[in-house]
Amino acid sequence: MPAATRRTALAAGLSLLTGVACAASTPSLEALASRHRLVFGAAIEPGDVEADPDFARLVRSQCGLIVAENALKWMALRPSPDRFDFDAADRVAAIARVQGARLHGHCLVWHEAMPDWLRRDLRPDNAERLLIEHIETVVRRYAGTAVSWDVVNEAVERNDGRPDGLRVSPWLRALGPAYLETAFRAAHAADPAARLVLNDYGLEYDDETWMVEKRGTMLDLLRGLVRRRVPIHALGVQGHLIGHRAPAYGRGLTEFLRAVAGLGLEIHVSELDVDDQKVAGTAAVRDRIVAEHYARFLETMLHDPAVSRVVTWGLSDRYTSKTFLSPRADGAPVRPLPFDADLAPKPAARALAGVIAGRRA
Ligand code: 9MR
Repeated sequence: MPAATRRTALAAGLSLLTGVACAASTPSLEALASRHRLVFGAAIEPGDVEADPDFARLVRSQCGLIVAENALKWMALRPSPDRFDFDAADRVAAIARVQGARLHGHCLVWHEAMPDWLRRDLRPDNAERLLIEHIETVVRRYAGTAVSWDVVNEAVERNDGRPDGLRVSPWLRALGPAYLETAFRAAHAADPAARLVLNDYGLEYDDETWMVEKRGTMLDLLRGLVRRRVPIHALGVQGHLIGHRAPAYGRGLTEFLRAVAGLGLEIHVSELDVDDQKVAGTAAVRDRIVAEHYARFLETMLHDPAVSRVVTWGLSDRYTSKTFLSPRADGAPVRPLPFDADLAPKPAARALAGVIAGRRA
């Protein structure tokens, strides 16, 4: 974005969100996003929304899309091989319906959040049946509510040493690389209207060699899937940004996005937050640095017309998994999200609004 446009955009963001302390009256990121060819959403846990009416109001006012942070993972859904427990997932779906938001399903295949029995029992002779049965059951149940699914999450891990760069996950061990295609085809058969996503991290930074290499591996993987006419519609770029690094979201990222779009795929920013675990300074100083990452990353991402969605991984610092996944050594609460623990907009919310407002409508 040219500097002048950027200044105007940031000014727009400021006027949208400055000094608004009350969550309910905070102008809506979703309303703004929808005027700029975007959907805005956040990942939530149902218990947080149900137990906290102020937070529920904030989610309702800001989000056009809700993602189940954990409720649709195998760990939550599959207490045993022959049982599904839809309690938490149904509650997230109900929240989305009541709030008039779309639901995005996260995630049908992942090497983490697998129940112990699945890790133990997954074998070449039962894996395909288990995978297809799970995907059919879950995707059918939420058809009409879930507009999209992360079908496979985090499939690339070059350190695992395979020539194709695929992660040697329990699913790959049991089924070989075909598990990806099997999963996408099963999801498509279960709900032909759902948009199907391959979601991953470590694609964001131009100055990190393994990420630059991972972009190449990801492109090869996507090209192969598209060539084989696998029903895949989007790449999710997670966007777990690192506050103590330089915001190196530059030309390499731009070119990667263009190449993905060239395959006919949409791109989602799917899990945006900024880790301030190792950022020094007062809360105000950290908030400025965190906001700068939101702005710089989204300027590059939203410049590409194929980017159709921005989802933050949580919405308020009151509820963020960074609290336990990435705590600070000084014991101060982490501040990775657009709204603070009092649900007031932070500089990051203004940065988000500013960059969205600066996007061509
Ligand atoms: O935020 C999620 C956390 O509550 C869970 O304990 C964890 C394991 O299931 O997963 C976290 O979400 C992850 C997401 O599912 C995939 N990308 C990385 C996210 C963590 O930052």
